[in-house]
Amino acid sequence: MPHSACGILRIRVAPTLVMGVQPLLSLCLSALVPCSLLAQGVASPNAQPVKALEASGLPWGAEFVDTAREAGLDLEFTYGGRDTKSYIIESNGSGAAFLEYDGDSRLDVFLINGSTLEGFPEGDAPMNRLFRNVGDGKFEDSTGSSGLGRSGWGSAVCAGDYDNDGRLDLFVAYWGADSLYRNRDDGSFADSAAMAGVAERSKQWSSGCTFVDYDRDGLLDLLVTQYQQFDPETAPPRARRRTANGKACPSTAIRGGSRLAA
Ligand SMILES: [Ca+2]
Ligand SMILES: [Ca+2]
Ligand SMILES: [Ca+2]
Repeated sequence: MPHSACGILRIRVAPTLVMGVQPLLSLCLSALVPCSLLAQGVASPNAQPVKALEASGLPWGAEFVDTAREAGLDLEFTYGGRDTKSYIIESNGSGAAFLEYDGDSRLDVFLINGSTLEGFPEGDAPMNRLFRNVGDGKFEDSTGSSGLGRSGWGSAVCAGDYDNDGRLDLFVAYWGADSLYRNRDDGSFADSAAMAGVAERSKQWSSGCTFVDYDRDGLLDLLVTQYQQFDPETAPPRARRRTANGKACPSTAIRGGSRLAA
């Protein structure tokens, strides 16, 4: 059951800003792995603070254009009921990562998907998807051969080279067992969560994650944040507003994931 389409934004930069922005873009594109790691807060020993630049006073002349469809990023996300959401698990999602996983120096895209409490027939469940960057602003779906096509209630994803083999690996946080995908260096990944000791129990809801070398020993550590232990067998089916005397208002449900409506 599709709910919302993904989007990718192309940045148009005004000519007056190109001189300042282009060196930074070139730096990131020429060192994709370090930039992606820094974006996740990986510590850099002996790094010196950089003084902030003076404000130019020029207007911000950038414009963002949604190019998802023409780029080939056509995943639609599913998180619970389409019109009415009764449980908090249905109001969350989703995760996305830009990473360079196949060594061609082009940033690829990995998107996390969810599910419904009713579930899906065999083979019809929404899945996480990997899109390989083929150049010229285009992506192709490479999920089938990647080993990343898992279904379930995904909440977040983070990328880092936890085994120091030079290839970015992935961790996916779930309501349910988490996944740690080791990059095999042949375009595919192997779920090594159980072997690595980071698979959570089935009722745990992991909602966020990041790789960080917090003790600076050269090995990426993993921080996973957990939202709550959610169990539809025991959770109240509807969020209820309370009156001033503490009584619950009748016929109250969470609609559209964020709004209380009578
Ligand atoms: Ca690539
Ligand atoms: Ca690796
Ligand atoms: Ca470490």
